[in-house]
Amino acid sequence: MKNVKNEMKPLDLLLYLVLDPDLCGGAEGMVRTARLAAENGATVVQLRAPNWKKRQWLATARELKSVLEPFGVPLIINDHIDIALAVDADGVHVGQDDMPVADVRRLIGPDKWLGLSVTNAVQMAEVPYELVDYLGIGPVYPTGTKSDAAPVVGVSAFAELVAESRLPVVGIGGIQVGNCLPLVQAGAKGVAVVSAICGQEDPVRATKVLLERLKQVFG
Ligand code: TZP
Ligand code: MG
Repeated sequence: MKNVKNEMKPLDLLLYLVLDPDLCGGAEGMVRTARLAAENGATVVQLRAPNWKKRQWLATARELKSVLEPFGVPLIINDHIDIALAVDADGVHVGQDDMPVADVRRLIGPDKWLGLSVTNAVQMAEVPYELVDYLGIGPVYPTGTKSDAAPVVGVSAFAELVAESRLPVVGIGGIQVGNCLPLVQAGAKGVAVVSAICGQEDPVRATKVLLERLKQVFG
């Protein structure tokens, strides 16, 4: 069954925060940012730390899970299936070069969310829809946050990819309060942001302002 996992609560992709250790000032800053964002309306939090060792992953994932649980905000783990299973996270997000989704799904079982990054039409045509719960499409705009990001997709190609998708889509890459609306107007269910919240002087305000803008479309 799609989108009714975790005790029948649908996955709300509206404001999807992806944590970055550098921008947040390490693990402590990530946990703090996640708590403030969850408290103020972020709907999903992903732990992403490409350069971390497993011990750090495990400790921080565990802490994030306990911080997010009271807000009912799901914790998604980037890449590391073992960490997601160890802390009983709500799901996993993988990219095109990570473990194939068939293997991920077999390992995490039917009850956890599985997100997949898609950056172009070829990848879109190959999405195994029955195994995946949502797609992250991007980078929609230029981003300085991911050094190995795929070429920029742009809003019109993004809209075409969303139209092709049979799964809910979240846009990612360079998304700020001033440029998020075209993506949800194109049919995205929400936006995934890193630097628009992580490392902002006032993450509470950054979260609120983004949400307010998104709600102009979703009401
Ligand atoms: N995947 C595609 S772009 C990106 C990731 C993780 C980084 C997005 O960061 P920002 O700061 O929101 O542009
Ligand atoms: Mg990855």
